[in-house]
Amino acid sequence: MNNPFSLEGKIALVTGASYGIGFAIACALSDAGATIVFNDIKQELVDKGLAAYAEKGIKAHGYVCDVTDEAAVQATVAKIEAEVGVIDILVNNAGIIKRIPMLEMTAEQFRQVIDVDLNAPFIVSKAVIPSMIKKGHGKIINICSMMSELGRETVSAYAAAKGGLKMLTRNICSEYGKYNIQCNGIGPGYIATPQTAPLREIQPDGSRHPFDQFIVAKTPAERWGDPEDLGGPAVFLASDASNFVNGHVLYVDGGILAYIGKQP
Ligand code: NAP
Ligand code: GCO
Repeated sequence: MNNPFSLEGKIALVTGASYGIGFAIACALSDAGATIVFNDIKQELVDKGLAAYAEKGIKAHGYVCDVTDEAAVQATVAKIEAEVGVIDILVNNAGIIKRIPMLEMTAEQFRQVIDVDLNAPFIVSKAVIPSMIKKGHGKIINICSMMSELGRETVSAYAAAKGGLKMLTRNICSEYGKYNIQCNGIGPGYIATPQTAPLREIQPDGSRHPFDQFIVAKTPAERWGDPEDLGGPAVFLASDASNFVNGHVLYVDGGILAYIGKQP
């Protein structure tokens, strides 16, 4: 009986994976046997990422590519297919956030977030699906968010993008499920990465950031997630073990979405 969680022989592209959640997911996919390909927006970050992967004994393939640039994405996917092989697993991880009250946010700032967090997963998915169809299988994992379900002050663009990404996930499932392509989402809770570092900064008086205290109180697990917490769920959604799971967003959030919160 084959191991349904094995990724032996599979090629995985994880976008924006020099560090953070993408890096942790790529490491987990590698541990399950996948060959890792990643991109970042700057060569210095790709180099740093390659060194970080090498430190873990992973011979990754790194490419400089801005995921919002459709021509660059198409060219990079063609290069990957020529140099590494056809992409079996795509993790649309690259993302940005701008925490600005909506009335103070410019339309350009709003568009920048939508561009990376929603348009780019569309662009990269469009670039890899044709070869997945030819190959007869494919896995797409979109990194969604609590903000695919909930809003909060200052993250209007990010929530709009991540809400849209949940529906793009369902639409790719609907349109390409017949080609044995499964498209699912992972919705991380609050994870300790550079993206959330401002929310965890120690205050001048040495106390924890109020938002840090808020999130820990709102999370049944009573802690922030680690990027490594996302590895197992990603392996599941990238593997044959999830071949009949499609259009689903798997929340990896310590229970925060299920919990009304502690009485103050
Ligand atoms: P992060 O630490 O800020 O890393 C984001 C990565 O995306 C970086 O490597 C960044 O590269 C890359 N990137 C940004 N714009 C790009 C572009 N145009 N082209 C290529 N790469 C680009 O973020 P993270 O916390 O690891 O989050 C990763 C994903 O998880 C994001 O989609 C985020 O929205 C989502 N998420 C995070 C959390 C959390 O609590 N941390 C929770 C839920 C969902 P540069 O350094 O060059 O910009
Ligand atoms: C914020 C955080 C969140 C997390 C994540 C939660 O400012 O609220 O950055 O948006 O990044 O998306 O799932």
